[in-house]
This record gives sequence, C-alpha cells and structure tokens, in this order.
Amino acid sequence: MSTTLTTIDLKEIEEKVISGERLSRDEGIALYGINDILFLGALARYVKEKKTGNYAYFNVNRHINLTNVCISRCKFCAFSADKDDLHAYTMTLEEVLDRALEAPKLGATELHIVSGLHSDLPFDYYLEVISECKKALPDIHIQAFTAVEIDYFAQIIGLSIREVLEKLKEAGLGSMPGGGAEIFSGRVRGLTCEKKASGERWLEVMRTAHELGLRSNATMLYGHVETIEERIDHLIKLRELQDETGGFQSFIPLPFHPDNTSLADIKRTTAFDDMKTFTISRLILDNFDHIKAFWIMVGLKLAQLSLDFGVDDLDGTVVEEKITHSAGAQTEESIEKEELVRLIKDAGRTPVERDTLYNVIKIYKEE
Ligand code: V47
Repeated sequence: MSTTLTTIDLKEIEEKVISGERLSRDEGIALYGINDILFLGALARYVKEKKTGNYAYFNVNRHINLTNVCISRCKFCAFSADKDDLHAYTMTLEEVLDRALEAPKLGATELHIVSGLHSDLPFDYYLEVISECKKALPDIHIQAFTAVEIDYFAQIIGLSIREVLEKLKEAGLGSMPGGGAEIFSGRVRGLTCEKKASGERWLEVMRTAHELGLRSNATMLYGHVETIEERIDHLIKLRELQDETGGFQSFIPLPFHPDNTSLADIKRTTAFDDMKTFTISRLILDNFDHIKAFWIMVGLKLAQLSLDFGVDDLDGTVVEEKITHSAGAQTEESIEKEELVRLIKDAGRTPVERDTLYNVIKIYKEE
C-alpha cells in the first residue's frame, strides 16, 4: 500500500473521530495501511458505542433463494447456474410457501428473499411470491430483492424502477437487502460482473426505494480484484447517498469466498483484512447506524470478535444459505438464537433481538 500515516496524523485522526468530524477519502485509504489493529478497533468501538451503546443486535430470520438460474453469471459467484445445468432449480410458489411457513414455527420475524436473474420467469412470479407470503404470514416482514434484481425486473416488464418498487410494496415488500452492490467501480464490474446493473444504477434503485419509504441495507463484496482505493470510493458513494436519503439501515462488508468460482485462484481474505474493513467501514460511514457482520461469511469466531471492532449486529438465524456455501463457506447454514445470545454475552455486550427495521423485540439483560 502506498499511503501511510505518521504518528502525528494518527493523533489527528483520533481527534477527528472523537469530535465527530468526517474522515476524508485519503484518510480512509491511509487507514488501510495501519497494522495497529487495536488502534483501529478502539476508534471504531468508540463510534459504535456512541451510536448503539453496549447493544449488539440480531434477528430471527429465514433466507429463501427462489432460483439459482441467472443470466449474469458473475465471476465471483458459485451459486448461479445456466437454465439447462443439472443443478439449476427454480422454486414453485407452493415450495416457496412451504419454506415460508416454517419461519413462524422457528420464531422468525423476517423472510430474506434473493435470487438469480432468471431468463424466463415473468415479473408476476415475483409479485405473487411476495403477495402469497404476505397473505399466508401477515405479521412477517419480507425483506426481498437486491437493487440488481429490481433493475432486472424493470427491464423485463418495461416499467420504471419506481413503478416496479411501487407494485412490490403494494404486494407486501417491507424492505430491501443490500446485495448486488459488489464494488461500484466500473473497472471492477467490467472484470467481474459486466452483465449486471452498474454501480450508478444500484444507487439509483436504492435512492428510489428510500424515496418510497422502503428502507434497505448496503453491502460491499471485497477481497477479489478491487483496490483499496476502490473499496473506499464504494464507501464514500454510500455515505453520499445516505446523506441524501437516510434510508440505509446497516452496512455489511462481505468477504469474498473463492471456491468453485471463476476467481478460484484468489486467496480468502485474512482476519486482519476483515477486521480492518469492519473498523474502517465504521469510521467512514459516520451516517450509518449499524455495521453488520454476516456470521455465515465471516465465521462465528471472527463475527464475535468484530463486536469489539465497530460491529453492532450479527444478522440472524438464517436457516438455509446457498450463496456462500456454494463458494466453500465452512460455517453452518443455521444458528440457534440462544447461541447468538451466548456469543454476544460472552463478548460483554447486551444481546438485543430486533425485527428487520431495528425495533427492539427483546433485550437480554443479565439475570
Ligand atoms: O450480492 C456472491 C455476495 C451477496 C459470493 O442485506 C458473495 O442484510 C462472498 O447481500 N463470496 C448476497 N460473497 C448476500 C447479501 C446479504 C447477506 C446477508 C445479509 C444481507 C442484508 C445481505 O453475496 C451478493 C454478492 O455480493 N456474494 N458470491 C462469494 N463467492
């Protein structure tokens, strides 16, 4: 890395963070050059505690991936398939409902639905998935469809992004997950996912969703062909949109898993890279309330540790996960809520079970 900071500069950064002053692009880039992980952790922890005190959040949710058929075939993805592949699948509405109906039995308050960009499914299929799930489970929150999927629906049905989102909202869509953001840089998208929506388009979809009152998350897929500068530019673009709309709830850095992808030669991210990315995200994204460690991708041990490095949310129980597990994840696909509570308590934080919109369901105070 080319840029490094002197001790004096570090003091300056510390003072800026403590006085709530915004860090610049250059400072973000330079922070990646710091190997004093405890310094970064202390700063990120300071910001985390200012925002959410000693709380660490989780929810009880169930993931559903409707289809793995995808016309995009991104180089970093091991989940997607061509329509004629033996492992290609598309769930019928009945199958979706079967899975969805398991959710309340597991105590879940959220369905998290994301899928491939299927070549033939009509927009009505997705509308029906949402409306039927909502009809069957009126109390469950449906967080579904990445900005990339919304952009694709708009193309296949010939409607504007706003019209697509309005129809989905009317059908029962509650909020949007943060996937598909990858790295916004056109260079990186050209190398890894040239067929999917551009970074500008992803941001445009989110802007429109927020204008319609739909809240969303945001992600960054890191540890493949991007540079540190491109990571920071990604964060700055999210910060700028958040200044405009305030519609993002949480930011989730996603470490790249290379197995079974076209980028299988790339090595997995290291613990230092993961922890730096959590802390620097916490420091740059001063207008985001929550930084989430998706334990499925980060691993349970690092996810627990991240609670001292700027993270305040561990995502949820998940139940069934295909995207990371296709790419070699060694984590379980599911976790009991009691285990999330144990991990959080053991880190000295107060576990808070939340719903999708961060309304508190239960605070696990010490008995
Ligand atoms: O968009 C794909 C990423 C995302 C790989 O919003 C990969 O709360 C690592 O966005 N290695 C889907 N990552 C998952 C996602 C998500 C997960 C949990 C919570 C939320 C939320 C969102 O996974 C994709 C892509 O960026 N991805 N392939 C891979 N090989």
